[in-house]
Amino acid sequence: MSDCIFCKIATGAIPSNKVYEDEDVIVFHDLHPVAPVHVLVVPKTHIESLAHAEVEHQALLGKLMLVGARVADQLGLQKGFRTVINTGAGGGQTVFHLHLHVIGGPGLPSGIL
Ligand code: DGP
Repeated sequence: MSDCIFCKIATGAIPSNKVYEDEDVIVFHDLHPVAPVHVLVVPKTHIESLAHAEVEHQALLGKLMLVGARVADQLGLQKGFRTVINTGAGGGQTVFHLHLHVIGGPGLPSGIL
């Protein structure tokens, strides 16, 4: 999608602090981190939100989780981490290209959010 910021990051048109990339996904540090480690796992294909994902995206959705866990380990989060997908404006989503937040590190509050 031509006006999507995460599509532009995925193609390299906009720079990012990238920590991992393969043919399907890119992982980069969030511009506004809420924890010592806060990265976004982003599919290269444009899917507006989790609510827009189709059965054909099933493997890709699983890959987001696995890549998120591997990157969390790579970034030193052996004690644990949190994964979040905000969906739709009512779910707190602000960038309408599906992404998985991986957050962790000292000071992460307990709880579901
Ligand atoms: P969400 O609210 O779930 O849609 O999360 C969007 C996140 O994307 C938010 O934490 C800030 C981050 N973000 C927005 N624009 C950029 C950008 O241009 N670069 C990076 N690295 N992160 C961005």
